[in-house]
Amino acid sequence: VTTRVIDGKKISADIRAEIAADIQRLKSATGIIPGLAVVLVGEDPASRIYVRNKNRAARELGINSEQFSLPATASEAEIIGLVDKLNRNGEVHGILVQSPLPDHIDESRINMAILPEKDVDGTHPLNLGRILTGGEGLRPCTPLGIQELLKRSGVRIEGSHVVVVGRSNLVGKPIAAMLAQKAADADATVTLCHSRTRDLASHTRSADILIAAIGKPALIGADMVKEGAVVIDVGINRVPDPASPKGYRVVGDVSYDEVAPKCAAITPVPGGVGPMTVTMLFYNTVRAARMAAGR
Ligand code: BQF
Repeated sequence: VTTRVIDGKKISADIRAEIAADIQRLKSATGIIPGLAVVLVGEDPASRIYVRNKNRAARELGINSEQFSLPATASEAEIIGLVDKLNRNGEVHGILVQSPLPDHIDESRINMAILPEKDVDGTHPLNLGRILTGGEGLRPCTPLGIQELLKRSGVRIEGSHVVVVGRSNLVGKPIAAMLAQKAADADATVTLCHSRTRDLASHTRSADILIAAIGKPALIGADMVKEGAVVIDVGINRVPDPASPKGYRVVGDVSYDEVAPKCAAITPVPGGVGPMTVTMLFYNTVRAARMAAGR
């Protein structure tokens, strides 16, 4: 049996082409161009790169994307002031406040300030709640990207045992709820594991689909994965690597080289879930613009 490497970059490029076509259709039909506001607070180097890349990729697709930068010293009130202004701007359909925010800012308060219909990161409690009730909200980008990767790779989710490791509000909890939902591309039996799970391996070994979103390099070893499982690696971890020009390399939460030979399919890091996360931001932005146009 040969392992399939799930090519997130390729699937992501396919979806971006579909999104670009959707944008052109929306524009011809209504004159509306999807608008995205990307808010950066502070100087975190990784955040600056993420924001720059998202802004550039959005423009390439035909989204009207604009970056707003506030200093690291900005108060919660100043950030919410900017969000309010963007909430009232009819040309802005999506608002993204780049995470992580400086320590003195309560991220949940910022998430709540964004109008739920402009919440393209899917972090507003109303949108998170709608996942539980099966409603039509905007969903967080990484979970959406994972679901889309599985769907487009022909992985059958219905009736399968999905084990999620990691319980963050942005990835673990929402993907667990989405895949447990009574819906197409869902209907899984879901186990949600975390840092306090007793005998983690006993759970992960029974997974048909294993989703690792913990943020610890190589936490998932071969002994933790069932033969023939599908493995989705959400981790983005920097590990020191003197042999690399940058002095580090990026690895996932899965020990790729030892796990890959055992499984039916696996996502690489980089080039797996990461590109999908960014693509689903654009998907959500176009969806928000379409909803604003009443279509
Ligand atoms: C790839 C993110 C943690 C915290 C805040 C492509 C991205 C990453 C990897 C990317 C991420 C992760 C983003 C790859 C955006 C995903 O080829 O593997 C793209 O740009 N991401 C973010 O904006 O904030 C984060 C992870």
